[in-house]
Amino acid sequence: MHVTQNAGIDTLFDAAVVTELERGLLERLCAGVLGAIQVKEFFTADQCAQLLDGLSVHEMGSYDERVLLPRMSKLGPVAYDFYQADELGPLYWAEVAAAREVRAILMGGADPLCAATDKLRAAWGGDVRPAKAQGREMFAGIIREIAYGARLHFDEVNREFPGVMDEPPISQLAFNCHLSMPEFGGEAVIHRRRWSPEDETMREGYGYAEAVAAGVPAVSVRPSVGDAILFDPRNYHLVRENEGSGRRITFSFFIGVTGRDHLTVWS
Ligand SMILES: O=C(O)CCC(=O)C(=O)O
Ligand SMILES: [Fe+2]
Repeated sequence: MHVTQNAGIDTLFDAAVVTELERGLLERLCAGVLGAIQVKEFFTADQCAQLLDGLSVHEMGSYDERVLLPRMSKLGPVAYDFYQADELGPLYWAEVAAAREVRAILMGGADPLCAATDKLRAAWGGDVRPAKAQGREMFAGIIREIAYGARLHFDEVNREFPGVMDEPPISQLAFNCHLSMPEFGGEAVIHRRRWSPEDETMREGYGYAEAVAAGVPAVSVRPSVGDAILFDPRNYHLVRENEGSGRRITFSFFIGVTGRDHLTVWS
């Protein structure tokens, strides 16, 4: 693996490209000594095609467009849409129930979340459970289309929605499995830099000016269809614009590492 040197100390922020996920890789990601994991063919081409077929019969909702531009489409509720509220309200739980029914058969009659968490469980060597809020299981496993890239931003549930989870994760990872990719572009770029209060002066809509992460080590990953990308979303990250034909559609959720043996998942 290529390692960048900086004044004699490894910057330790590369991408590991693997065919199988392992606990050690997840630990290195959480520890901040790895920038991203690319798991080749996490879902088979068949599984991706089945999911896209399943999607074609369901209309994709979208994030609140007043907040989130450029436009993104998605299937399934995300906690992000409720960050302004004190808690996940009745609307969220109603959406959870509906989306769970859709997700349960979305992949040729099977549940893509089960397929993904089975693999995660095997890699971790411990249980993988839905995260809970108010004693209830949160939704995990949205389908998301990013058509025009995503601004530089970070995701950190403990900071953005304090107290929402019954068991606050001690580390947060993002999981995105790519069901469809554009011909060119659509890379995810992850910077080795976390949010800091002074960054608020550089806010731009839902994200931040790219200058916030200028000059820090970064990894850029361009997955093929079927590949899963995992990274620590508390690090600033962005998605480059699509180029050429083809859509950028992912199956996505967050992973929480708890102080116990199990991982939690939510979207
Ligand atoms: O689609 C991607 O590559 C990353 C999307 C993102 O911002 C996230 O998963 O937190
Ligand atoms: Fe993100």
